[in-house]
Amino acid sequence: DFVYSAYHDLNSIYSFMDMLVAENGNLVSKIVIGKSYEKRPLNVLKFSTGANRPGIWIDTGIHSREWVTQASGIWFAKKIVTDYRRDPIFTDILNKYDIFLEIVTNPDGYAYTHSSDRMWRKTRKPNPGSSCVGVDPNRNWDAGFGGGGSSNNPCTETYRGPSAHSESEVKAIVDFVKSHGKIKAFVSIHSYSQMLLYPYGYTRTPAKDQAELHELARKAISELQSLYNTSYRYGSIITTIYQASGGTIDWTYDQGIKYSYTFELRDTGRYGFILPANQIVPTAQETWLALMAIMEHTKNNP
Ligand code: 0X9
Ligand code: ZN
Repeated sequence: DFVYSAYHDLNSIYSFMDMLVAENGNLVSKIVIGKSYEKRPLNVLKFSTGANRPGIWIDTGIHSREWVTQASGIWFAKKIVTDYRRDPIFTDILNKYDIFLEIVTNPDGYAYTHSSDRMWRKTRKPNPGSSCVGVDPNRNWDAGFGGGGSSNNPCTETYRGPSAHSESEVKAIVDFVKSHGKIKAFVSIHSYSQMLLYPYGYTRTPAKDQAELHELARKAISELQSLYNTSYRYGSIITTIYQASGGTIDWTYDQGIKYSYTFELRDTGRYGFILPANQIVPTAQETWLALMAIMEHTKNNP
């Protein structure tokens, strides 16, 4: 049986996905939206109970060292198949929306955090003319690309890459979102800092839906806090954490996906990226409450 309270390597996570599909074939399927630089499949779990539904997207692990996020993604997948037909509120959501979950959004980086460098963040694509490897996949999107809070130096952790969507891991999501055409909520999950953030990161201009996004963030973090009293800050990226240009949810928001959020999961720095495994399940459980608030609001405001 799969152990949710432990960290797993890439092959073990890929096996988990295949097992989940094998055991719940009427509810979940695996789609491959592209390949990583090192040719690994970019797997997305699709949870669906009917045809032609609008979609809710969740990704974890775009920064490979943020291990509690991939581990939480695994727990969310199991939670979805467990709660469908058991929890009436969740059942209503999944009867109206498909959920797309990319657990290992940066597989090359994740493999590298196991084989060589636990603190690897970026992709693993070489940079011509530099001995430094990789691009920050959360600076590579076509939303204020090249602006403040991103770097043109391949040797930094926030290297934006040679051009927007240069990373196949990013381009695969861009193509998926555009071709799907009706993604209504997009949640990109990072760690750490305990924050729930909405656009923008590249500009101080408030998002046109700022008031609604702020109120929903407040509701979501209050649900989250109700479980283990974990406290979160919330607000726009630029006013709450720092300026970051070329980020995921700024692009999705500018594509018209109103409910675009980024989480920074536990903790606030005691363990940071190396969160002890005994915090995986509580982190996933409390985060799920916030995700439920976002999904339910999305459903009620079509
Ligand atoms: O710097 C980042 O990419 C994020 N923090 S992290 O420690 N997980 O690396 C925050 C960026 C805010 N999110 C977006 N701009 N989408
Ligand atoms: Zn991150």
